[in-house]
Amino acid sequence: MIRTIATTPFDGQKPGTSGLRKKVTVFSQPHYAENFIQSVFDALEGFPGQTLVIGGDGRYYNSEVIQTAIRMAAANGFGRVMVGRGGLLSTPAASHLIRKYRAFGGIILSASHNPGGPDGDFGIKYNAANGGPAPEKLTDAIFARTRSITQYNIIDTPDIDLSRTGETKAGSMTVEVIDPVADYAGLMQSLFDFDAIRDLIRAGFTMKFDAMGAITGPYARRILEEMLGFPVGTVMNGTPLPDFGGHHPDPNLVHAKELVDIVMPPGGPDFGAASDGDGDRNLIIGRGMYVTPSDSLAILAANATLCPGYANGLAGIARSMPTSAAADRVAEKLNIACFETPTGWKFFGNLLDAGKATICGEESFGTGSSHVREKDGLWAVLMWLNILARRRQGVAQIVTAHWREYGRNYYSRHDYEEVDAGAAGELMDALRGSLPALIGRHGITAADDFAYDDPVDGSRSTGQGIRLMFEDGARIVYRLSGTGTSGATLRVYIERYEPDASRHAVDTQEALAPLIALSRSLAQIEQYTGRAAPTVIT
Ligand code: G16
Repeated sequence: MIRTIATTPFDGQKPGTSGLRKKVTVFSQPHYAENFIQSVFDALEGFPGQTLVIGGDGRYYNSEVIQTAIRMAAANGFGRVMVGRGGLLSTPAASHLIRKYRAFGGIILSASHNPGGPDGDFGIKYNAANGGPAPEKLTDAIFARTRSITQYNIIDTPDIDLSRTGETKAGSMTVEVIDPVADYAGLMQSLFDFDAIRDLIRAGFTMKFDAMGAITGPYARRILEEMLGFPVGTVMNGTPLPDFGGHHPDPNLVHAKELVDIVMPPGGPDFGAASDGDGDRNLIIGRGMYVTPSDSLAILAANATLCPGYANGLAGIARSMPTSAAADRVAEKLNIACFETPTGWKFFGNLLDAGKATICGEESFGTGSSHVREKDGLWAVLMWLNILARRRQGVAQIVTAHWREYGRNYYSRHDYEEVDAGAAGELMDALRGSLPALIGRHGITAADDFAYDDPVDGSRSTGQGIRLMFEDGARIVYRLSGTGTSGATLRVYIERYEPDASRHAVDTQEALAPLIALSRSLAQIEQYTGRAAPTVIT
């Protein structure tokens, strides 16, 4: 029944910022997914008889690879897999299941916010027993295995019916098909004041949630509409579709335009939110007010004790290096630690496991806490709702009051997408080479290539982004994306602190204009990439 299939390595199966992401056309080559899954298993030890959680965001090719992953888990000796009905699980829900049921780990099929469909992207990532993305040590071992693999194990069995909850067998392994939403919804109920949110709704509060045709539809419908009582229709684009209904499920102002156009104008709902392909990202907007992810992290941290799950306060706050320093000011005031990590949620895992940080966030629309080991889109939305319900103020009021108290970190990210990978590498090399000479010019007081020493396990990660620090606290950061699937994406992060409340109402791009111009000229972006302007500004 177990078949051992001979195979040869594929080039380029190196996990990026979050797992292996490639075009569907690459993933659907014979043996491609199998090689990677076997390499994951080969890099692990001690799992025979243990439980593996499997689920995906429902994108094109999800249903094929789910079956493959189940067959291979059985052939490699897992005792049980827990799989979401329909093969569906959001990334944070998978993280929660791994933790709650003490699974050995989990396989999540997703390319997150990248587009789906036959010409879109697919991805596979492995999460460890703490529910978090595999640490670098493990992803390095997986990659090494992909380069030497000669065979994989798989059982011969018809497709497992994933349409109904209940138990069945694949070979000698038990397959438990579960409701993908129930455990997660229970966790949210334990963290937030649902009664206060219900009162807010009864008082006439309105919202729109855009699931962007992706995984959060069923979660948002259950929690927002069925449990909290928002009217049916509050959740838009709520059915997960293989091509996300043509949406690019990246919850930012560009791709969530449909939502932005509904919420921003006068007369729109009080609150708007969106999540991405696999449910770990969030976009927060109020009428006339876009909340940057960096500000959102700071505001959630500052108001956390209004939520039952965080009533005892926070142990610390962690943010990725390119995320603005708004959260640092909150940590300072609360007299708690603030950690600066490289980009990638995996770097928060040790801090959360060690109890050093409670809330974490990234500029890339990710916020989360110690409740799971992934960022969590709906968690952020519910935390905002809890805070709105307790403060009884609008989003814009809360944000401007926060700026008055802490000062405002004007912040923007400029992406130059799908540029030539060679040119992008040369740009970064040249910039790195020019660093020592830049210090002392243009008000730059320090410049480096960010390196991180993990305070828990002592591991060191280098080459995590070039930072230019200015005398007035402003920063420009350059790094190449680790999640793209074609060419390279150059990300430029620009930040300036403004303590004076009378200057808080300036348009962000205008407030940052001199720094933006400098970011382009210093790195010679147009000369290297041929691009005079970014493709996406958030
Ligand atoms: C992934 C990681 C995040 C990271 C983001 C941006 O997000 O999980 O921690 O911040 O990529 O990566 P990059 O700037 O390298 O493209 P997701 O939502 O794609 O899983």
